[in-house]
Amino acid sequence: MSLPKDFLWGGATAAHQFEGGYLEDGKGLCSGDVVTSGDGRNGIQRRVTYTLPDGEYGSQFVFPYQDLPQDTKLSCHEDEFYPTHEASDFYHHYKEDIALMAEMGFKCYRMSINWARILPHGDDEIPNEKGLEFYDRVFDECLKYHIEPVVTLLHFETPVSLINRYGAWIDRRCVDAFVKYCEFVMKRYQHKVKYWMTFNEINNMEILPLYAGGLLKNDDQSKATATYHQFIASAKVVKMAHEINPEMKVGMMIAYTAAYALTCHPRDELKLMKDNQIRHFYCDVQCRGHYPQYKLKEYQRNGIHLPVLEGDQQILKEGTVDYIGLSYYSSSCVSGDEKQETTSGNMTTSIINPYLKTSEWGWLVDPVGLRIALNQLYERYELPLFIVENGLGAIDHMENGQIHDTYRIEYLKEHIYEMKKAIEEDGVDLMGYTPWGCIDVISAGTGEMRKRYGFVYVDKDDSGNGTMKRYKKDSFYWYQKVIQSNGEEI
Ligand code: P53
Repeated sequence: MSLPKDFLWGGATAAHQFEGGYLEDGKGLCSGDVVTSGDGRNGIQRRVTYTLPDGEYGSQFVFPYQDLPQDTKLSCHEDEFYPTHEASDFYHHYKEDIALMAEMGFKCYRMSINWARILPHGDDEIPNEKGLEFYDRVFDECLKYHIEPVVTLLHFETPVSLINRYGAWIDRRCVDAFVKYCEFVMKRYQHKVKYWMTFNEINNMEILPLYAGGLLKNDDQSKATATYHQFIASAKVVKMAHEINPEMKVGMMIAYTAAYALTCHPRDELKLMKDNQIRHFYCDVQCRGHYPQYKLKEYQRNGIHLPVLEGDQQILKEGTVDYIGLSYYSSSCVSGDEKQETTSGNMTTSIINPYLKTSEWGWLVDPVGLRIALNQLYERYELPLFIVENGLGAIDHMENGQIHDTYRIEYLKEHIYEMKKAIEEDGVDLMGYTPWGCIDVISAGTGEMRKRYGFVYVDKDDSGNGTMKRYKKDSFYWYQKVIQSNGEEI
């Protein structure tokens, strides 16, 4: 048994974590541009910076998030360091970087378009031609090497202007703006890009409402409203894409995890059921085209109202997605007993699982969990799946231009092994695999550079110093072989 011949091996990045050039060629600010650096080791959280009505600057943690003061405008402050402004400078290194991807044998490259590069204010009447040309150059470069671009339309990059003018996704006007932006890029790139995804990790609205929805508030009503608007926007975009070009496939994207009950105590199993519902809710709506009963009941209980307009039900029904993109980094463990010791994860804090190791950032490492996750999603929705993020954030040491990242190879090898089992033994329909941060990017969670995922090292440190030179790590050559053998040699 072997993997399908057209299996999409590749790697993934996001515009604001990779491109830099944050105001270049007419780009506007996006939410990712107003977040400072943090420190994952010392628990220093990233902050979002803003200006108060009286002109004073302020800042506040992105996680845990609180409502920002009234009439706040997000803005950059000259005394702060914003790691994404330069990031890995893909904006100027794209030729070299795509050549490196081609050398590894990539069949696809998952990236995002930065909305504010196309529409600097988010809802401009006329798109910024220079921004459009940049992505033309990127896609052309990919296609030159037969690398299929896989494009996320929104990856934590809501234009700041939309946030400041009307609170972004809390307002229905954001739906119209997003659909218009998607129309511009889908019409423009329809012959270059076949695979699209609407919202990166749409379930991040739960814990990172600034990233996911450009929200200035953290209350349940605001998040339910913003999520509702993203569902409507996603559904409209799926339908529109098929009208523009029936060849185009549009997926949703979820931060997924395998979750376990700590014990067989029914109290723990019930907690697990609820925990799974929190995640599946996002897939249920986008794959089935309507809200599930458990969520409607929860809203009713908590006095939450959805901003439903006439025709919305039809929109959701007609705009179900073509596939499910997921990120998978770790599993989590839940218990109905609150007194358990926890470790940090990428979505929630999890109870420590005595059977698993953790990464340097405390994330539980669980390759078998990936097989379980794939099976859970496939059984439930019977839609093609696409692992669009997976990987190990770790500190790399360079000696004489070499990086011996055996720990990363080990992590990826074990995950690929389980992924193959899911395909070959369990019959999961998997489109491809794009490990996260294939060339080092800025960490979304901490803003650090030293939390690296790449096969290619970018010479830059947490304070922004470095030559930006690219170096191939040991994992580069390893992954090249994996792709060459279509996963036979891992
Ligand atoms: P980093 C939080 C929660 C879930 C997923 O994460 C997250 C985050 C941000 O940490 O991010 C996803 O960089 C995301 C990427 C991100 C990647 O996971 O914190 O889609 O933008 O970089 C890894 O190690």
